[in-house]
Amino acid sequence: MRAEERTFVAIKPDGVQRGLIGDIVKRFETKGYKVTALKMLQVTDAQAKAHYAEHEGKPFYPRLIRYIQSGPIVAMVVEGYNAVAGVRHLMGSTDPDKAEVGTIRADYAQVMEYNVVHGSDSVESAEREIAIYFNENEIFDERKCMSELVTEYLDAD
Ligand code: IDP
Ligand code: MG
Repeated sequence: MRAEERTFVAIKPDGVQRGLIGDIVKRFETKGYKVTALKMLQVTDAQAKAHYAEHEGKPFYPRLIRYIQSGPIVAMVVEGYNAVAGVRHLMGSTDPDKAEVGTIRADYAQVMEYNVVHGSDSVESAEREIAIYFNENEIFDERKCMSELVTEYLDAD
């Protein structure tokens, strides 16, 4: 049974530097997912280590840490039905060369090292990664605001 989920998405420094923020956010919005948190930030040493703890010791780990801190990222919480797997489907395979055409990585990146986006790989990873980058009071339920305004408007004389 698929469920409403939230996942952590980051536009990595190459995506930000190349001016792809709008295009990438649009992919998630047009799919129908809700962006419930969004901010640009410089990843700290502690955040980089926590985020990529599972890769520590691998040959590419030092480059991965340098890459994620090489410029600002745009961090997001994205919500929707089956959003964890769905976001990764939209992003495509880790290696842009193997990603299906039409996915973000196939369309915007060339090599595995610099693959433009991050998306959590499970609901558990999503909650862990969201907590690295966001306080709960930075995550919003925007569905409420318009419905309350519309109700108020309709109720007004
Ligand atoms: P994912 O981002 O698709 O979940 P992971 O295996 O979790 O892929 O790897 C995290 C990131 O580390 C990748 O997005 C990529 O930037 C980098 N990376 C992964 N594997 C390699 C590799 O074999 N060589 C170089 N960089 C890699
Ligand atoms: Mg991963």
